[in-house]
Amino acid sequence: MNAIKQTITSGKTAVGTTAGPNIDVSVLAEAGFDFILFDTQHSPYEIKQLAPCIQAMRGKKAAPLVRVAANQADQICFALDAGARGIIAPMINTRAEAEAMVRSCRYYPLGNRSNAGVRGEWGEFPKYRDYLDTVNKELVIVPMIETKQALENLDAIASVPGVDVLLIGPSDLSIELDVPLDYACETYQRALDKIAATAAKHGIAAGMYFIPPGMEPNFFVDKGFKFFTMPWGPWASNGIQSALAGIKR
Ligand code: 3PY
Ligand code: MG
Repeated sequence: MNAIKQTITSGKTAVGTTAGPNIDVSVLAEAGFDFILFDTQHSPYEIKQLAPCIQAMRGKKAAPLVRVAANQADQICFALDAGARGIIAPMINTRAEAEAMVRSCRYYPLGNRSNAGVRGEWGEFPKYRDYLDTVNKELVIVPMIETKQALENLDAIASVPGVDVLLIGPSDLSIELDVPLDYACETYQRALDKIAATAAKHGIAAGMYFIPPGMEPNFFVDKGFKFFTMPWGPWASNGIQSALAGIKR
């Protein structure tokens, strides 16, 4: 029903990439990524501009996930109405904030998402209640862990029903820990280990928004991180260059 949810809950590693309305995502969505992450926090576009991109991903392998700019019901509603299969919210620091996020993502009785008719491709349902229950169950809900306060409240956040991934904001977390962008240092690595262990304890996934520059994705996979993005640009260039190199010219 939602392949990205199955990938996460079955303990497989989900690898995505980031994109925006300025590129044709239909090719990327079939390239092998599990998800495409549309970031509306640190980007020049708004959620409502994403509808054509998300529509262009219909029936393709990668799931559209949206990072909202803040943990607000209206932002989450815009993203879900556009057809997002999962929501990422920045700076979730307490259990109450995680609960509010989950409530905004889900329909009654598990939440208070406002209804706008069937949105996204969730299939055909004989009863409307079945559609509501399916979305409540299948949507991917991803709070971001990027502050000291979130680290202190990690167990409480991870135990909120509906939370699927504890997603590290790598740079914000390093700044909060007073080791700005020093991703290899011990203080930072200890925090990562704590997050991976807490996610495992609660039967959910740990993720990194991005793999820090110069570091190996499998280093993080071995540490227990099962959800992250990789930049598609260098890989696309490599593929094009190697294809062109085979042509006599
Ligand atoms: C961070 O590095 O803090 C992020 O949120 C990634 O954009
Ligand atoms: Mg951040």
